[in-house]
Amino acid sequence: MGELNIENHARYILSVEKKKDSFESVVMEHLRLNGAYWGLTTLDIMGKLDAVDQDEVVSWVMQCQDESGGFGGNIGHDPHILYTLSAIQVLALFDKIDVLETEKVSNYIAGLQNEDGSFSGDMWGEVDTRFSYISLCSLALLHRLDKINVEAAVKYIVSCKNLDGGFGCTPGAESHAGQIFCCVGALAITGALHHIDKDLLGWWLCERQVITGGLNGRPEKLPDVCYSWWVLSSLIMIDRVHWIDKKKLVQFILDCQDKENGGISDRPDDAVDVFHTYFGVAGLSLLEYPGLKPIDPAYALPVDVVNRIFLRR
Ligand code: GRG
Repeated sequence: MGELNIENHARYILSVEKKKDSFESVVMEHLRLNGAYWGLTTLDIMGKLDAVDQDEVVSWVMQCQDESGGFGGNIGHDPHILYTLSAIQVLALFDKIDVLETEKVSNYIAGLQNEDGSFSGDMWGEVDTRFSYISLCSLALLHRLDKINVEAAVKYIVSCKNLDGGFGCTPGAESHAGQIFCCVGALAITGALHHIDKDLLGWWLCERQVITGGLNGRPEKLPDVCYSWWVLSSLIMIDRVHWIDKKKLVQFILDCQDKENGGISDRPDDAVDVFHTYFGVAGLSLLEYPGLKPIDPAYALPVDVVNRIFLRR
């Protein structure tokens, strides 16, 4: 079995940030804050966060904040809850959450909760269980869950549960591994995992493993390295991770590496990007691959970062 090429992956991530006019940088322009979270968390899990100028990053993150309290994907962009969580997570990596005006950020998030407990992503109103997870995760990291109606938030998530044990983006929507991560993560954060039929959901999730060892996001779809995060973290949270072949999944992720130039792709021999590099390395961390820091399956941050936030109180 090949090995994880930590040095090359770290060099690749740092190079994407420097080459501002490269294809990858340009297409990520509108979601640079998400990209910063993916890249920096990968570096931290690999023990390479020191290679980054943290003051520069923190100052840039704060420039992405809008007067509403929410964050945009880049400086001057409209705020959205998707980037607000990434901002909090990046600051958490550097132990800098205290630079935030907690009241302002948590008011922005709380203002997006709807009457039925669901959350909109921004002022335009799209509703999705991704936004429920993001709100609960963000407010938990800020110790401000008291700002919202948690009971209604949980009730809405449970209303998105399907007969196959999975969850979709709204009530009645098809089960999808990405949404399952969001719903299971949100229920884990709020101490409400008892709403899940663990055997039924565990069965659906472990059936996502295909013959090559990789995982797909729903039946009949191709495997993709990112599901090593969405599926595996969910299986861990419901205590059914032993239902998949871990060794074959490790092999699949390692086969998706660009061994020469660094980075990880969705499937072997495809082009690499920061998103798949993060979810590949994070998946390997969940699989306890040697030399990587453990990552928390609900908060999607290194365990030491999560402990620093919750044990300090
Ligand atoms: C902090 C880790 C973290 C997440 C924040 C944004 C978010 C919360 C979660 C996104 C969950 C999600 C929906 C992931 C799926 C991403 C993906 C690969 C979508 C592609 O879906 P399809 O249907 O692809 O186009 P398939 O794989 O089904 O062909």
